[in-house]
Amino acid sequence: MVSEIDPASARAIAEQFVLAGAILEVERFGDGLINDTFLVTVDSAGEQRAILQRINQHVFLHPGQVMDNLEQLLDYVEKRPSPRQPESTKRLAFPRLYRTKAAENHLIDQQGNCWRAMSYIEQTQTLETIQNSDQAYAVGLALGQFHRLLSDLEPASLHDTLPGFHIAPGYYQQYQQRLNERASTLPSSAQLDQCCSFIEQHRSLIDRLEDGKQNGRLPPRIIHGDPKLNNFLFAQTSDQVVSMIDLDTVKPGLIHYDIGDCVRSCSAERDGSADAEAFNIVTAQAILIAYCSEMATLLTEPEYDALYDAIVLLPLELGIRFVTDHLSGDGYFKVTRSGENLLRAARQFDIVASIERQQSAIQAMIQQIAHNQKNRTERSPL
Ligand code: GN1
Ligand code: MG
Repeated sequence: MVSEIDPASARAIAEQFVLAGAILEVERFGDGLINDTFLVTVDSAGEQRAILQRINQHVFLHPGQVMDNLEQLLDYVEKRPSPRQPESTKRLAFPRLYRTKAAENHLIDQQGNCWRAMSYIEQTQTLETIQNSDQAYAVGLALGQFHRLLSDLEPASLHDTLPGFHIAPGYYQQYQQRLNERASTLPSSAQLDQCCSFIEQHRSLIDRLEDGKQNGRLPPRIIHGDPKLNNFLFAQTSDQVVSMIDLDTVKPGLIHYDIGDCVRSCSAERDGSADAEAFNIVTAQAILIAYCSEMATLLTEPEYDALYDAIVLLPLELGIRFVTDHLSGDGYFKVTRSGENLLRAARQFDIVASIERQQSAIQAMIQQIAHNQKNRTERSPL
């Protein structure tokens, strides 16, 4: 596990970047489970706030590659002309990287930690839950636009900053290994047993997307990697999405990892009553309609066909990752107390179960979206 860092030490780091003005305040920011994030306020008439981050090197073993990818991505979107088709969303905004006083895009501190600073995208807010279908629609448009913007960038030109990320069979294998190693030493727990039997009951889902990748039906594309709800920046005054942040996992992959993860996090019902579904199909529908309208000319038949698999697999995968981390001593996802990763896993499995109860309605909804989209694209080829 990485050591905690206090705002005073972060301030000393922030001083080594060329920001827009003198530093006034440095405070902790956000609730990411991997990196350490601070908000820096500076004395400036222009860019008054910046984001300072320490990259978690237990997770990202080559932070220099993360920064290479980020520079390449930001350069690419800056130079690329505005997309031609559906100008339904305003063009997504991206942060700007600040250089260090030595003109580098990152700083290595005395302990060997890697830090970077980026502009803060003002007049935005993050949401913890989706409150209406307009917001869900805006999320789908933004993710579609993100994929479309990067669709001409050769996937192999980016480093694989996190090998194995979203490869479900790999996560399952690690889970089994940890379980075997820890079986004799871990105290038995009803919750762990429940999680383990849930995983075993769903064994047949695990290979679905990777099989599609291996047999060439699902093409590699550039993906965001972590498009959960609070990585979408909404305008403060409307339900529009202005930007997608947390770009460390932008790399080659299947768009299904993103779609599944995005739908998982946005459609989860947090405070539903005991008999309400944990997965909100209306939210999922708005996201998918918007996403498919943005990506219409690029999506292939097999990509449409694999959408349901993505929706059910991604929460299952995240649950397996949480259980594995619990079995490994909570070294990957930050926890405030032991057992938290198991609770997180149980929550993801509730979402999987809710998706399965609604399977035929979700599949019919996907078919309808694919059908409408294909008709529309045939009528007005772009
Ligand atoms: C991690 O740190 P954060 O919260 O942005 C994780 C995601 C998970 C998410 C679950 C690199 O992202 O894959 O979906 O936690 N990121 C990485 O909250 O593993
Ligand atoms: Mg993240």
